[in-house]
Amino acid sequence: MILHRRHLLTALPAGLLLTGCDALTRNHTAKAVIGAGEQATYRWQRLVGRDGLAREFAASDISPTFKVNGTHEPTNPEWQQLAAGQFADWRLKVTGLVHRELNLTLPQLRALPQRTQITRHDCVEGWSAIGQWTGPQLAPILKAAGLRDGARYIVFLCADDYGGEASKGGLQSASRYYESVDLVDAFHPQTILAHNLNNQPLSTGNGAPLRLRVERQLGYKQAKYLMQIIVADSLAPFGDGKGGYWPDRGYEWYAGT
Ligand SMILES: Nc1nc2c(c(=O)[nH]1)N[C@H]1C(S)=C(S)[C@@H](COP(=O)(O)O)O[C@H]1N2
Ligand SMILES: [Mo]
Repeated sequence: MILHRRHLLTALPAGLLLTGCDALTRNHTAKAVIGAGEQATYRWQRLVGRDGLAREFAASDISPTFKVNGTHEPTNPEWQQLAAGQFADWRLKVTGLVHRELNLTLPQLRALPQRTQITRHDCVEGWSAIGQWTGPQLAPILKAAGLRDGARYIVFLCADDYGGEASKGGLQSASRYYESVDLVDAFHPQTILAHNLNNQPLSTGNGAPLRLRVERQLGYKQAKYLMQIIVADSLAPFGDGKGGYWPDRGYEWYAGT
């Protein structure tokens, strides 16, 4: 935990990591990690170590192709422009019930300690694929942001309008893809923000430049085209309030495999 936090603090320029903080930063950080969100800390201590791991596979099990499903390419101009610039201007925002908002570049995410895992993705439509995913764990990023009291859910806002029409309503409009997890899954060791599939940067179809991998759950939880992470006390403000694009349309929010 501490090792991760140190790495994170080293990897991220102070100005980005500690938005708006001053000389009290050090205290502030320690407090956030150890005690500030009492509830969050309590949850973390209660939950760590209790969760089982999703099965991991061998390199020889990797599927020759990883099918693209749902959105193949976001059509909205913002994402199109970011893609045209090789995502140099893309930022992952971390906001909501945090002590410090983060604004992370891809090089910063790649500079964090990385986890690589070969897992099986199961889509409710009846297909599966085994792929090798690489990226930083979500947990140290959330710890760097510092969860505030009341934090219960981590919400992931995506760049794509599932309908395939250019989105005019922004990240929280009704037809934008989004997903969410509770803190158990958010802090699970296999929950990573993947920028790499099978040793290649994520393709457009598979969710460039960054996607969620939450390996104990079904395919639709694996949000592609990540733009923003919001720490929230309720799912009500997002979409139709059921915690995800497909949950809003009748799928289970907790999609355990
Ligand atoms: N942003 C976004 N994330 C998404 C989807 C999508 O359409 N948009 N589809 C979901 C579904 S149903 C599945 S099975 C997987 C598909 O991921 P893949 O295209 O890499 O196979 O992404 C999930 N995450
Ligand atoms: Mo799916």
